[in-house]
Amino acid sequence: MKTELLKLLRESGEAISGQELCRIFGVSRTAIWKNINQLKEEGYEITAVRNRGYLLTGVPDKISKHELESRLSDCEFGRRVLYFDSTQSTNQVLRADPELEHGVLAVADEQTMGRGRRGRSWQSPPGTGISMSFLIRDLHDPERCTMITILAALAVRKALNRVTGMECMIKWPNDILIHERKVCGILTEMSTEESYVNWVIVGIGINVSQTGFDEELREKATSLLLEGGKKYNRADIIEWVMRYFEEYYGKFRQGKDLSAFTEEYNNALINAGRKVEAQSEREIITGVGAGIDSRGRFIVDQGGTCKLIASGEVSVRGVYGYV
Ligand code: BT5
Repeated sequence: MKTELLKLLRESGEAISGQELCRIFGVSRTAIWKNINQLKEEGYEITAVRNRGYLLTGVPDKISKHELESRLSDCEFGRRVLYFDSTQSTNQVLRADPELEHGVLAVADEQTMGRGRRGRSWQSPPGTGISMSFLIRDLHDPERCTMITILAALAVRKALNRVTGMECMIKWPNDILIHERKVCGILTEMSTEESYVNWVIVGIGINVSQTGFDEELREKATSLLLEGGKKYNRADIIEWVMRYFEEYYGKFRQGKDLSAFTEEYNNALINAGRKVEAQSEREIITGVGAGIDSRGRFIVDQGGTCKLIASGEVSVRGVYGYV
């Protein structure tokens, strides 16, 4: 009921009388009052407006199950949320339970063993960032699954722009940058049997209100607070990442590849038109970045001939200290 009550107060945008709430939920005034008080204890500002009722005037920057579910109840992704104050890794939470359904979203305030790609780690201290992972169960072609990181990057970029007004760039394949520093990383994992994909997990880590980073990251990481000079609400960001992902994914389902997205992606790509050094499985390829193709592969122009990189690392001249 708390989730529904919150949803109602948020969506109405104006005061709702206790009597009306009793009618809607079919409970007593005391029950309404108790729920309102619980929300207040969690940091929601709810004002009792004389003769008019309850008005939601402030939302805490606390991410909770009912805060997120009350925002995403009409969505395919995030309709059900698993929330943790602290967990090892939200990707791991989803991996650990084979029964979980398509669309479920795991969110943590803190990760104690946040993971990056290839065994690297991802720092997610409490109260400052977003650690979120969601499960896709309706995509079975391995080649299409590798394209999901591209869609997730577009969704994060659009969500950050909507909530903060800032323009982010994408560094292929999985970094989102502001002023050439990493504000978000994406880790897409899948489980395959033969050539059939059982599930895909998309993990997204966003630095929201860190005021600084340790030695290792100081030069290459940033947060929304450091860039925008203010605190942004994490639930807002999560909501819009999920909504935009759903939009991109819906469009992706209708096509066969990424053709509909390459232009938008390439316009936001920091690797494009700059000298790059790409490390693929077997070799190191240098050249000028020329965007992605319709399968999400990164194109390196070597002065007339083009090489395609399907996965791996790409250093971009001038970014993260690469000269
Ligand atoms: C990534 O890997 O960027 C993927 C990060 C994915 C994190 C999310 S959080 C939710 C979900 N649960 C998880 O356990 N993971 C996902 P990669 O491209 O390999 O980059 C890792 C590198 O980024 C590290 O080696 C550090 O250099 C740097 N790094 C670590 N923490 C960072 C942070 N908070 N901000 C910016 N850079 C960071």
